[in-house]
Amino acid sequence: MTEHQLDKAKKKIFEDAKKVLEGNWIELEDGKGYTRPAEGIYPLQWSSDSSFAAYGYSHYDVPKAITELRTLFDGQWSNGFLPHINFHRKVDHYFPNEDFWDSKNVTDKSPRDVGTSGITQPPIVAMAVWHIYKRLKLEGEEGAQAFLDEFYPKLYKLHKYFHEHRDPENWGLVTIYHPWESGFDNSPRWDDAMAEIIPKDLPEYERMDTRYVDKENRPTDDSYDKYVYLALELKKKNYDDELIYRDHPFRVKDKVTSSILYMADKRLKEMAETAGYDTSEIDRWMKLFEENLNSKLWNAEKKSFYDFDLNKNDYIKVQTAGALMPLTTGILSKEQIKDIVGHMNSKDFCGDGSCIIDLIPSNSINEETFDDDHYWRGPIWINVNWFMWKGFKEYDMKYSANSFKKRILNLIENAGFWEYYSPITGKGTGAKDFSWTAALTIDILFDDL
Ligand code: 2M8
Repeated sequence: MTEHQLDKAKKKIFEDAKKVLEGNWIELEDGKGYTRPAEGIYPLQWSSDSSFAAYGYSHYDVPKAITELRTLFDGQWSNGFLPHINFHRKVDHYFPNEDFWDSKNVTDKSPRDVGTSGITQPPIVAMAVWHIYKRLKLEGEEGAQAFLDEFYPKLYKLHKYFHEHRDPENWGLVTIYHPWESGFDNSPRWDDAMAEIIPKDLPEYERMDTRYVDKENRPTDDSYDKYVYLALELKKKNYDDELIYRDHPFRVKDKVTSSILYMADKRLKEMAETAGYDTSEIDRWMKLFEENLNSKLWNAEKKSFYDFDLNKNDYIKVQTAGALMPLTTGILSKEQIKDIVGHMNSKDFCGDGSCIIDLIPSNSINEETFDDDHYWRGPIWINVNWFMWKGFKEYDMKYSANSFKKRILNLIENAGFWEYYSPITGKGTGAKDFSWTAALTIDILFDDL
């Protein structure tokens, strides 16, 4: 679809979404630049957010999408690790800041010219690269191939990092060391694993997030102490995966990051095939995931996916939107798809018409922890629902995909581009003019590749 084929209402949504992205664009030197997630609270370059932004730009400004990802990979470490934040510029209103992570002094693997964090995020970026490649291909073979030649080696290194350093058990599933690595930062999924952590030797620090968003909607001070403590533990071990794995207080197999890595591996494989590279290693990674997703994380009785706490050697049984995310992989059986759709259509996930907004909330409304406007503990996030839309497309389930599309666009048209929305009141909350909400809306509007 092209811009001219959008009807009047959709064109208006597109124009508004573009304004959000343009307002959040940060121009750097040397032709680089990135999209901050939002003004104030999120001023830096986040890995997931950047990949989502690139999806948005790919529909109307491909060079900008490429610049976004080029700037993102400026933060990649020599072992392939892609940090969750790049500090391309000095800001005094975000914590944990560049000095806190101190990547340039703590490890020789990190880049010398840009400070980064020491944790990662789900590797959505290969999905974005493949999407941009397909757009470029419409314009001509040469540019598309040059683009892949530039990005494939970086992506391959990143995926190899995940498979070789974040899966010591060889399950084909990703181990995370910090709730922030999941992107579902404050989710009740992490409550049990976090409960027994006792922060020691914490420095004095000042939270900045609560300057911009109502404190009630953000993580508690107690949670923040634990976030800071976990980050310091990682730093103490020089961000060295082998040392960290031995005795880190938070080690969890995350079904969401694992599912996203699988989706991204699929795209990496398509890139390798296009370029004529050997795919046997990627095939092996994918096979391992296919063999273990169900045997390790599927609970047949509850018909749901769990995370696995490696420290407790036990499942994390809470029902959140994370339980639905493996749908995106495209490899679930017909029976499992029915089970997941059953959850979606139940009261748990507002599928019975009992909420004002009929999109997937981040937490089941029947969980004790549900809170409709508390960050990752109840609100609707557009990225989660975008993944559901994509998931249905993977199975060619057009009716369900279209239904998500309509409901997402409806919400945006009525409420604008917020970080998240209460399923109970329909109100947008968190950060206003939030980039990934705008970018993924654009992707849904065009719905072509
Ligand atoms: C949120 O996380 C950051 C920490 O990384 C924060 O609260 O300061 C999460 O929603 C995360 O998924 C997202 O990438 C980030 C920026 O939008 O904000």
